[in-house]
Amino acid sequence: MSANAKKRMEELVKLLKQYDYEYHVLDNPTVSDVEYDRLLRELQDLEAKHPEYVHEDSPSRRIGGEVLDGFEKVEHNLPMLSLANAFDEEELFRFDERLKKTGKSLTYVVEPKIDGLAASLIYENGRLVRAATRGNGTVGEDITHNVRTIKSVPLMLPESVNLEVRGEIYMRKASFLALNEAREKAGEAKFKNPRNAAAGSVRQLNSAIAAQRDLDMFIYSVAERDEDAKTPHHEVLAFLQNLGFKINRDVQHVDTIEEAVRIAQRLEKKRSELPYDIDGVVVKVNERALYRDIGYTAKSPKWAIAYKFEAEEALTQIREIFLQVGRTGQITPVASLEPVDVAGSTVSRATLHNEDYIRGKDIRKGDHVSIKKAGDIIPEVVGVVKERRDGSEESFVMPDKCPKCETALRREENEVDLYCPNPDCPAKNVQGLIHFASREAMNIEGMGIRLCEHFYNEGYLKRIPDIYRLKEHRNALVNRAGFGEKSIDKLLANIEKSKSNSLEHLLFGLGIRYVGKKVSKTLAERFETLDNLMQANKEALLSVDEIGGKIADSVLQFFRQNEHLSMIESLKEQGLNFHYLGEKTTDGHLRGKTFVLTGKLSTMTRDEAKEKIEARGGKITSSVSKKTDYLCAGEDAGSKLEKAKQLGVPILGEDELQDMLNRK
Ligand code: 0OW
Repeated sequence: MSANAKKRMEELVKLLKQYDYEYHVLDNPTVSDVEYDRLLRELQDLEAKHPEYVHEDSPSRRIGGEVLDGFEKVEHNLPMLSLANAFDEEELFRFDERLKKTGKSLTYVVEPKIDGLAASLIYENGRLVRAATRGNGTVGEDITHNVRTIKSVPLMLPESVNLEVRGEIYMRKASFLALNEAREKAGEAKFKNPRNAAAGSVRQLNSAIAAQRDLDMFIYSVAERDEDAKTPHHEVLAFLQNLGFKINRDVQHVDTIEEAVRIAQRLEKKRSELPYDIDGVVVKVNERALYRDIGYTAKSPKWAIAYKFEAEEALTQIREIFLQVGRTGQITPVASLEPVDVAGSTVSRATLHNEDYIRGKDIRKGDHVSIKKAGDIIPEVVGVVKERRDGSEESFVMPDKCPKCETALRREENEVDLYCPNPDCPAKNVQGLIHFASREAMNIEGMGIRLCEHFYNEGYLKRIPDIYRLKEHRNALVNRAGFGEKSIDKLLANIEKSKSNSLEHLLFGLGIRYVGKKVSKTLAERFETLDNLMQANKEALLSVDEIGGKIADSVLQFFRQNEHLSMIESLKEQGLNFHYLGEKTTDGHLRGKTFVLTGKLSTMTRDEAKEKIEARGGKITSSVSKKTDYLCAGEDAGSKLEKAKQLGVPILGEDELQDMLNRK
């Protein structure tokens, strides 16, 4: 009997290992989960009866159960290095130029940069004997008991070789979302992102818990001393794949850095569709025989670089999809989300752009989604984690009536966007008030979305001039719930103060179509008073740089409409300033210079600094690149200062900026 049992157990181990490999490494299962589980149970029963025949690379060992009372520190035979960062394509080209200087002909391997945690696996005679975290690069922690539960990590190799491989342990987006859902139900704190969840999981003392976390691992290199490193990297990866290791399928061998950049751009677009997080690509020299000559810095190799993708992405769930009516009446579908931190702020709304976008990505209410916050533009839903669907999701049907005033929505010919045509639509008016009072326009502190909506619904505000009549209702407002006397008086003072804004703020606040902040400034500077602008004909408008036909027509049309003319008349009676007070462009001695501002300035606000630099012909951009002429760093300047130092961009303190502004 036991001979049969032993034979059957060998058969089962072989079979289950093959199924594990197909499912977890090739991502291409050939049996159902039910069949797999049945075989696994049969093996476990036999192992219970015949412990003497248990294979040490039996799949039953993936279930874990080993409980440590602490983590043992381990030293890496060869340091686990980190990667220098490239923030834009320019830096990738410089990386290539530096390498070309070696005079050696070389090619590149481009790999998705998996956003997980690095780990090392050591095999002796083909058997996994130790797994360790990277730690500080020389000393890590022994996590062998947990890594054994990662089903794509072979416990036994088909050849009895001695080698060390390195890779990234990660958690798939779908597993991360399921884990957080379960933790929320169990009243436990949710993990912030898949990387944290993976790191928290490999640091479990009880491997049975790690086994439930559905961790995975991509292998991306072999650890070998440079003097032994002869085989090109891409061939090493093929060799590792043949040994049964999981290699990322988007890894590519290319001849030039230009091809590498194209792959990076393609992967950045594809990122939200991938089942795991990547935060960039790693570009490595393929010819490992050159590694010693190319050399190292203290922390990282000079033959590899990480190209980081700009925008941060995060995972969350759509609670509701609703329509937002903009001040021009444009209808935008918006997703209200489970709040999530991304790029340093908590996001609970993200735009869905329009109906085509929703349909194109098949976004549904209840979906788990990837959202992106690039720079300071509003967050957007970029992809759906379809594996997380449970059938309860609801497809979105675009209503044909305005959600606020029930007017039938219209669409301009061959335009994608729908809009509400009703000039008295309350949503348009409220959005118009919010925009008028916003920081970039008339900058009326305290007059935010909530207050505008309140005062609109209560009838205190309908049109823009009503803002300057609020003081007539002071007592009524003070007695209203929610706004104390102090805050009302402060608000009324801020409203009065806004009357003396320079013309460009009023222009931008009026919400003339295609007249944004920059165009408002240009028009105010050129025409100096609102009356001059209102009298300008099309020719005068077109004579201004940056003003084309579309903007000119929009300005002419705006000042032809009676309700706008009467609005402006009332604002004039209420004593608003209609003159441009900004600094005339002086001798433009900063023309052609690009500045980036970072940190807190003490003698002026960022906006004032921006205004002064632009008034002298200078340009302001939001991120540092090789094209930046000066970085002006105030107090606690952040990553932009680091990057400027890396790129060798001249750095100005506030007083140096002042000197530069005052120089004629
Ligand atoms: N995260 C990755 C990745 C990769 C190593 C080899 C020498 C220096 C870096 O996908 N695909 N390839 C490497 O190559 N490193 C990666 O991640 C690094 C490891 C340590 C810090 C980064 O996470």
